Amino acid sequence: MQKSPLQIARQSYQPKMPIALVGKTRLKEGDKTQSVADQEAIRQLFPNTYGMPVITVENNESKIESTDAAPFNVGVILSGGQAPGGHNVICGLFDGLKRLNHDNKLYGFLGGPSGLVDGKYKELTADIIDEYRNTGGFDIIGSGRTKLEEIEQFDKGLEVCRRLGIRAIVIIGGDDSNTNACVLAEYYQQKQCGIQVIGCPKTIDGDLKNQMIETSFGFDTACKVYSELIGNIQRDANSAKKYWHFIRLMGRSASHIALECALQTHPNVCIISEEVEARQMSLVDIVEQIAQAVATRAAKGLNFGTVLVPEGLIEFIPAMRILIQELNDLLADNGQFDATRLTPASAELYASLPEAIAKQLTMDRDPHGNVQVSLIETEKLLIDMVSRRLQEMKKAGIYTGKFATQHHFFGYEGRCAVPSNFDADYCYSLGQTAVCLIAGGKTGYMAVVRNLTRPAAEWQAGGVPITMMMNMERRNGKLKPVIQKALVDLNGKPYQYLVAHRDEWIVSEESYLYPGPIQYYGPSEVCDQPTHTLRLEKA
Ligand code: FBP
Repeated sequence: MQKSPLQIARQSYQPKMPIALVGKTRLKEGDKTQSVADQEAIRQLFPNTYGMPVITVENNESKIESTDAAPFNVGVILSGGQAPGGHNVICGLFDGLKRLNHDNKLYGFLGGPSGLVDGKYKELTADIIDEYRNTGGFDIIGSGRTKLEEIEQFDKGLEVCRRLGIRAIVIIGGDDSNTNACVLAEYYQQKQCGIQVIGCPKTIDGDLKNQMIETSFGFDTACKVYSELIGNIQRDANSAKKYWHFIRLMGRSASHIALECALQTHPNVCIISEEVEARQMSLVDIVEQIAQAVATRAAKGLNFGTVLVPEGLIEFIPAMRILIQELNDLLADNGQFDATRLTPASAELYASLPEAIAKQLTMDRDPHGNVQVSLIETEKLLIDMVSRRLQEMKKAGIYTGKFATQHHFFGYEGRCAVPSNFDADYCYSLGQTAVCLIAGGKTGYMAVVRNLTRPAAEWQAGGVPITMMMNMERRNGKLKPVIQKALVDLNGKPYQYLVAHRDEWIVSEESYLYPGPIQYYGPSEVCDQPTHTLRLEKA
């Protein structure tokens, strides 16, 4: 197979690891835990996995080398959207298992969680693993969004695991997939069938984070890729001086990606959905904010600029949120959409939307009941509305510029990029940590690696009970236990940095930053460092 110079170089990259994971390890248990909210409800739903302690992996040089431990097999699942570094979690798992006992085997379930249920798998051997070291994508075994929630699925999975001699399943996924991991762990624990389930925090969206998880893997690389593209667009805008570029960025509900990209590139405008909600802004208010920025620049002769739009924006506009909730319930009810069943206020709003957007809002939900925000073209809606508002301002004599636009949506461009050194190292350590948790007999835990703004040698590995991160939320019209999503913290330093600088970014002619591509080799200063978000949060 032909390989690019980058592919060849990345194959020989050796991920950096925390000292605690090098050599022999032991698990240290901390205090018992509670869920972040709705403790009683979560305890009742997870009687066997609730309240377990947080775990730290420590060096244990006194331990006898564990190669004589009985061999065991592990199954791994990649779940949900791709995120750079997933292959390295699997490589870390493989190397960790082989270090424990050369006869340990790793099976990959194909095409996501459905691979477990349908018994579709492949054994991941050294030859296969070596081909995927430090590469982007999930193509080693594929991914999928099947939701594991039915007892029948769990029992089928159990049968498959028994057949393959699998003692533990590792689910690499986002908040929803890790919620499922916990439900599965609880069921297998209740049945005493000896199968452990461990989760790993994946998602480019950056919303799987909390006091125990500093960042999800993939966020770092994806933001660096989008920032490179935004920087290139800004250079183009500054050269041609004729377009306003509206750039929608993936990230589902939370605006972490938009915020991080703003910190890396200094666009003229960056909308933050969480702020829109907190300030109870309407669509008209958002349009006014952008139109004012366009007019301010036009007054200086600058008829060009950049606007970053988080893909989940529409769900955070209060009236829209109510409309979407009603639509979710109606669609969950019988899968049919009937506009006459909306409340009067929602019906009025629905009728006022451009036809394309209204249609996009009623499209199928994903298997977890989420609106597929990546399919809603908010950037086009905003261009249309801002353009109309500017015409009104022109008539009123308060705007005299030109407003030519381009629209972009960045998402898939970054999800399978070659992982940065940070993500490559972080993911490899997550895989190794998962092995430590399995070897220690743990289930219902998520593997975590912390202290990430320090050099990798000082990172801390451990496990967090998944129930600790849960609360009850309404999904598909019903209250369900789910891992609480982390939205942008409006009191946090990353957002405060944006607020402190954004007025200057509207007018300045020299504020754009051009991060350029990730430097995988050669001077690797930026590639090694984590995101601005994480560095500001930990400063
Ligand atoms: P996960 O939550 O599964 O990590 O997905 C991330 C994501 O890239 C979102 O940012 C985006 O809204 C969604 O996946 C797109 O889904 P799909 O891959 O099904 O088009």
